[in-house]
Amino acid sequence: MKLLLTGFEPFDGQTVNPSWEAACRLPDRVGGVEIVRALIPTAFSGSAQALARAVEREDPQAVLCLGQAGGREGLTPERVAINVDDARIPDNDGAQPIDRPIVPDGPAAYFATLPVKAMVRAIREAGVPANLSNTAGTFVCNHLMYCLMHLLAGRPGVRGGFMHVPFLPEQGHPSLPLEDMVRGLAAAVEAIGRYPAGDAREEGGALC
Ligand code: PCA
Repeated sequence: MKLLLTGFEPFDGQTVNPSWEAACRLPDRVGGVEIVRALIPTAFSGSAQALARAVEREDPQAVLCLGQAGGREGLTPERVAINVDDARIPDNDGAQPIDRPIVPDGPAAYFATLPVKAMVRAIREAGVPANLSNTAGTFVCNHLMYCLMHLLAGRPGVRGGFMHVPFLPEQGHPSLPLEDMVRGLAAAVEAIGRYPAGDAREEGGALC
């Protein structure tokens, strides 16, 4: 299986983005999964186009996009992306859309089609903290995930999803060392390879 793995450029005054650092440190092959990579600009305008070009170029069977979520403690596969841009801070182009639909007349939301439950379990089994997340926010990461799933809606058989990663120790707290991030990411990618269809059946919900 060929998997396209993406990470974002640094944003909000940071000099690194752990999503791209981790993506680059993953070996080119994990289990039976061949990894190809693309760096995505942290900008509402341009991120989805960069992703679409990479999907066109690589023709992968699965796509996993990564992004930084400062404040989270573990790796968090995202269950859902919603059809709205609402930026608390400007993106790297200075754009700060408020309550703007990503795809006018598009569905309110798209679910990930990667095996998010199996990914959470595999990451935990690798000794790295992980939780299923029910919100990817309303900034560029949610935008990219929504655009990915919208694109893949026209490519049956190609699975897609998004995973947030915490800060690196040098960026602030809470954080996760890069080695742990990469170990958890490798476990998640292996789980994607093990589940070419469907997902593990186990609880992963939240009470509020
Ligand atoms: N995280 C931001 C955008 C880029 C990134 O790495 C987000 O969570 O929306």
